Amino acid sequence: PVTIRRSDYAPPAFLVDTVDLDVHLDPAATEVRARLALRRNPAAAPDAPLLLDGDGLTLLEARLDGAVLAAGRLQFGPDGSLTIADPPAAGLLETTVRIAPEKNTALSGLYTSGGNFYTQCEAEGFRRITFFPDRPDVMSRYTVTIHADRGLCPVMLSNGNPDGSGHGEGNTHWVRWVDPHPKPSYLFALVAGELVNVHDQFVTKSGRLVSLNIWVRRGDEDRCGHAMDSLKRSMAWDEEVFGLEYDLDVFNIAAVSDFNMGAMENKGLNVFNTKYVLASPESATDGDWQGIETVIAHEYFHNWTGNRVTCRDWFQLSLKEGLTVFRDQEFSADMGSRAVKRIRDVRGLRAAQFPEDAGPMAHPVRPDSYIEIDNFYTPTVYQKGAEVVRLIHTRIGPAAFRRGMDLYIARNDNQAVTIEDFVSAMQDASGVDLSFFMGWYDQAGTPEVTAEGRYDPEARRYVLTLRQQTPPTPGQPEKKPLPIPLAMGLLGPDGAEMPTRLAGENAAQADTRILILDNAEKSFTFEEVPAPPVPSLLRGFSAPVRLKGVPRDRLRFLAVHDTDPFVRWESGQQYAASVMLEMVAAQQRGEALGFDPALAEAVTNTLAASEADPAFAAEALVLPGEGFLADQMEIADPVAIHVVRRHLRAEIGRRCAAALRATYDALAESGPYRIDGRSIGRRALRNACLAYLAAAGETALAKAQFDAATNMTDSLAALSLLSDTTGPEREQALAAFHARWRGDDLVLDKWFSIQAMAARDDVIDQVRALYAHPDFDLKNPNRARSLIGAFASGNPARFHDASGEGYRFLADAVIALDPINGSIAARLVGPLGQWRRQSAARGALMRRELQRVLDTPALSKGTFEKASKALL
Ligand code: HT7
Ligand code: ZN
Repeated sequence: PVTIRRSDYAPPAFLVDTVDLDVHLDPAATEVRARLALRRNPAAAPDAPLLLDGDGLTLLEARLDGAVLAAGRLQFGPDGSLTIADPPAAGLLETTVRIAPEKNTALSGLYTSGGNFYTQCEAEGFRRITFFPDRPDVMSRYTVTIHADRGLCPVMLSNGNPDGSGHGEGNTHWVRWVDPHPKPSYLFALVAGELVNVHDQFVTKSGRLVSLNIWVRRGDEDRCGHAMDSLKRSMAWDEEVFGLEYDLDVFNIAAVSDFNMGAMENKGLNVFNTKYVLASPESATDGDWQGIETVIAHEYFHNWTGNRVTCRDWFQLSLKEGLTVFRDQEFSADMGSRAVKRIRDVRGLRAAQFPEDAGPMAHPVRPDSYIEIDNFYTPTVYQKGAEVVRLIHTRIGPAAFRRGMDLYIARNDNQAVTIEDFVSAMQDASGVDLSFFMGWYDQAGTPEVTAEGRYDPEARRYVLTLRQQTPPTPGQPEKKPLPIPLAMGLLGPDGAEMPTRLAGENAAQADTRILILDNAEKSFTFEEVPAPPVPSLLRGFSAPVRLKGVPRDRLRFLAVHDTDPFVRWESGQQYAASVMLEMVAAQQRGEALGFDPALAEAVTNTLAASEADPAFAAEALVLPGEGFLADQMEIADPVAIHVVRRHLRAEIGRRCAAALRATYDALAESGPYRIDGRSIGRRALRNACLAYLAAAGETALAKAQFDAATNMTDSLAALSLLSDTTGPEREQALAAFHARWRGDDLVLDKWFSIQAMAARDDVIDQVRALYAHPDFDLKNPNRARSLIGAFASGNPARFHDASGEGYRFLADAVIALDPINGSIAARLVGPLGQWRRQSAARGALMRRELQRVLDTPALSKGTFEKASKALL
């Protein structure tokens, strides 16, 4: 497979001003006629060839300016592309191709799902529909006419605004869509079939009436309310916060149950995984509810950050993804609790991105090379990319950031641009030199920051010395220091916030300030400090770094006193992590585990203060996860970590039983089920209490909750606790759940996941049995992830079973899935790549399975890239 390098970028040889598509839909043989108004790009080499990407297309006819192109002028590449010899400087190229959507199991290009037609073109799916320069820097105006049998496809949608419809031959009909905005091919979409719509409308601030429609299968209409509500709130928020208004007369969303990712921001026709559209209290958890709000907002916000201003090439992916994640994070923070949102985002970053940055696939936010671009839709590009945007926001402040966004859009509207264009708009709008910040885009790895303070009582002076270093990553052995904005404050011995004045400043600052650590080491001198302070660092997680070496006594102090909720939560977590890692070492030595009473004290205190903010209390109660702990160890020991965490949960459950039970009972819901921030927080807290009580043996309480639950959050929380047990309640509950929900794919996914993540010894056998279950379907990405992904990523202790059976199962599944859907197979193989962080024995077993994957004939290039890089 070929490696594509960022440094090789060359402008496209030809531009396409307009695209006229006629699509005759048929599951087995769809015909696509494309008319492309092409012209040579003045910015490209004058003799560059006219190369059209193609993948799996059967060419029926090609004409140039009306004349059939002779076979001698058509050269097909081994990858399916088409080169036209002796191209004119400008002309109309017409091609007709045939494709088979019903055979398309990769779900890229045009495919069928449940008899309907859907497309997915990002990143390189358009070339599976027609011959085209399928790269984001070719932007064109599209007119799309869809033809199909009326019975098969009563509804036919594409991008832009509707522009007529009519009868065709026989029982066929046609619908035309015109998108007035130029767009890259990856934003093309077509959806057709038997669908019904939930309709609403939105009036933009300048008075445009927008018709909003969510298209689903009949029967799902009553589960679209939350998605629609989230859409309207997103539209209003983007106007209010960024002044960005919607720019078409219709905004369509189509939900599909076979989809490779969460959703897709196609211009005017978003396509969504049903998981991020459909919700009812009985069938969706609070987490699902929040996920829908986030993903709806994310895709909607892409309309400006991604669609109107797009990426020049795929190396710039974070230009749209990092910025849009930042925007959806801010939206969700404004819709609910900012502090809790930040905690959850940081938890997610550490769970997925930190390990990626320390593993074989570590890459900069702007990668230097790839084999398969689908492999770079990663936590680094998305979540770390959002953190880098946040760094800029923190550095220049919200007002300058807003001016920067205005400038970025004004300068780059309807263009395909680079990350430099974004940073330079921020720089020009703020007057702050941001050139040094580009290092965050180009250097992989997570910086480690340490702090050392010295207090001089005589001079009433406190000197804080900060240091940074970044461990090497593949291909980047040497690391430069990065500019790290460190939000901080100083607390007095009584826990009160001290005003801070740096040497050279005239006045003290009352609250959080930002220090910029822009060297390997830098000292900051604070004057007039009346007593030895306790530094509170990295408030709000102001940079994606690991802050190391904070002593335990300080963590305990900060967990109680800090004014910054993030640091309060973080200090509690770091304290618990440090205790747990010590226990892991004891477990490895075969010693008794013991118990630190400070942990029980912290739980009791958190419960006592939980009424003020139940959601925050729930976050504070949850012990650091197994993955987070493994990530802190040079060589992880997943089984020992699991034993320690289970032991601690049981100990806390026993020691704090009274307080946990009192809170659990006090939070029992009376009255109608409500989905608002406070109700969600109360349920989260109540279920956190139940988890401790169940760990201490209160299985009956979990079963009682399961039996009485009227919403999915409580039902699933109880079921997941029961699934860890061995008694008859477990089998009864799992059977009852299956019987009730077997007709609902999204809920059945949860049933698979819960069993795959269970802590039982025999889980590998169960996972193999579930793989053979009649409801398991490897072709459906949600179902594949719900079993294979949940087991390999969500059950570290069993996945890393010393027998190597967990690894063998994953490799078997990847090998079976790869010819069906290489993109999902490549994603699932990831956990095997973490072998360097495991013991030599486990590492050898993991490598053996990676090699087995790599030895598979005709492996997809995505799976090849992941497995081969993991073995390097
Ligand atoms: N921009 C979208 C990316 C996406 C995607 C990428 C590769 C293969 C399938 C895909 N489906 C959607 C999603 C987003 O970030 O908004
Ligand atoms: Zn996105």
